[in-house]
Amino acid sequence: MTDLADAPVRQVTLDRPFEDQKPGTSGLRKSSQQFQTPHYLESFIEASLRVVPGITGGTIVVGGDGRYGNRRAIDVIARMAAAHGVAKLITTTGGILSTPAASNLIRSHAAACGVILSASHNPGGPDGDFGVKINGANGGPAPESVTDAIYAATRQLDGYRFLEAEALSLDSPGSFRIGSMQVEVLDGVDAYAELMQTLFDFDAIAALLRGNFRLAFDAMHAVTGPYAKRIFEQLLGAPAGTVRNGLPLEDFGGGHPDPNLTYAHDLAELLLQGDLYDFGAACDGDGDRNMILGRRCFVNPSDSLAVLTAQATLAPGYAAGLAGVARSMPTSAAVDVVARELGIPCFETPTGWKFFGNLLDAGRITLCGEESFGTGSNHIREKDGLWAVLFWLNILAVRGCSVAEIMTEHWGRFGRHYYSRHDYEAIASEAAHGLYDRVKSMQPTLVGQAFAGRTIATADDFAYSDPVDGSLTSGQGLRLLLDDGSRVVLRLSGTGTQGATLRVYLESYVPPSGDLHQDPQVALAEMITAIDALAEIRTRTGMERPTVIT
Ligand code: VG1
Ligand code: CO
Repeated sequence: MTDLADAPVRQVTLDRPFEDQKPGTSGLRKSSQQFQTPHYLESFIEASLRVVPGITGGTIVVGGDGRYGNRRAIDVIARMAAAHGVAKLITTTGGILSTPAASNLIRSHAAACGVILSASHNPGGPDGDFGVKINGANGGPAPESVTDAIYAATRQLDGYRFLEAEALSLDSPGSFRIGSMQVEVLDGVDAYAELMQTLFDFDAIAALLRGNFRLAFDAMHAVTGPYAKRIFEQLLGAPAGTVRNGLPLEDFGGGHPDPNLTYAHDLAELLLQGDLYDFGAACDGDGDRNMILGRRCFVNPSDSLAVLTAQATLAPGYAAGLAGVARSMPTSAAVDVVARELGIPCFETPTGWKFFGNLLDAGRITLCGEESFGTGSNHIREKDGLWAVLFWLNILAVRGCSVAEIMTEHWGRFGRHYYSRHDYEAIASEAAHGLYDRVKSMQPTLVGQAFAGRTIATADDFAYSDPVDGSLTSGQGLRLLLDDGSRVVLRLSGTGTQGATLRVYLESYVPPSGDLHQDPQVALAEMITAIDALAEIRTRTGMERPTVIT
């Protein structure tokens, strides 16, 4: 590709600013159609480039999960970055870059920020969703102070500037210039695969995979395909075909790239109903989530965090032990019990990875996770799907036992937190907010009332004071804490794009001496009925059952 060293700067004036560019739990996420509205993407990028520190003369990392709109967005961002005086823009072949790999590149290249193009687990394509996530210099999602400032800037924006340039050539690694900005196209997998080899015992995992242990990995036609093929099939020697749906497609093959029992149904059936495979895993659109399955055994993500914490020292990268752990508020307290036994601190944060950033930067935690299939560590500042899969494989390789045996052993030692999340997706916004506000207003009167055969001990709206910088975040979910340690949480999603999504989180603890092998829906049945009666979920949403049960 020719160097575009003398491309002219253009200025575009906006008639009026956009009003709807408030970032949610994980960046700005809207329909692909909305992002095609003239100046829409540009407005958010302009605001971000104005707000994020270190842009002029700095480095930025840009890439995405390959969904519809990815390539166009990279071109737009490159032209705008050049006009804003960015010195170097790092992107990847095909523009394919998973969220965890982006976090790693931001950190290793000391970039000022990253722009990750993904709506994560939301469907893609012209009729699907698109998203832009802004990450800071630590490699993690920008904190609220920054996303609030970006939002404020979008609401006052009068225009944006860019350098006129032709489309970037991303077919192979290389380097060229746009204006005075250097563009570097890297292989998006190399550095990430190297990082994984510093953390896990690849020899032990390779030996496991060369034996009669059978692995199935589902990339869901999303970003992890090339990463998983390199790591599992090339570096670790798993047979070709281990990685299913490994080609990233603009619409994820029409699927919903969310690794859970509903949307990764084929893989779930393979593992839960058949005996051909010992281990199954899937990642989401942008590669930061993971689902772990054993033969006839589903590992609840909250339990997965607890198991990794309990067994962490088996992996070389964590052999020295953990400084502490953290989980988001709706995640079950399974990890708390392990942390207590290990004598390490355990923090409870609001939903969203950005709240782990300060704790990781300050060295107060090593591992962290969310109930929504997100697990990660201090190796980067994002959750990391393939990292979690490798961690599990490392543990299984060292222990030489099955996933089901690990779970039985874990519950037998720490007790079991029966847990489930019920999602009611795409419900009318008024119904969702009506229901939520009603329960919120009832909260002061709920304490002391009977609920599912227990008594409500506390009813509040979760607020968090960051132990590192003291910043306060409120309104993070309605909690009903029961006198036996069980709890129900209600939250409205910050990542949906159609109507509203209500999430109901249910949790109940059984000690090692109790019944450890029930179906969670059965173990939680009384609480499920009680919260429906209290919040009038079925009548107000008009839905007989949740869209997704985890
Ligand atoms: C959901 C999950 C949350 C996660 C977020 C982003 O948010 O519940 O735990 O951090 O998605 O994940 P919400 O607001 O819809 O509940 V991802 O894979 O988009 O980066
Ligand atoms: Co994701």
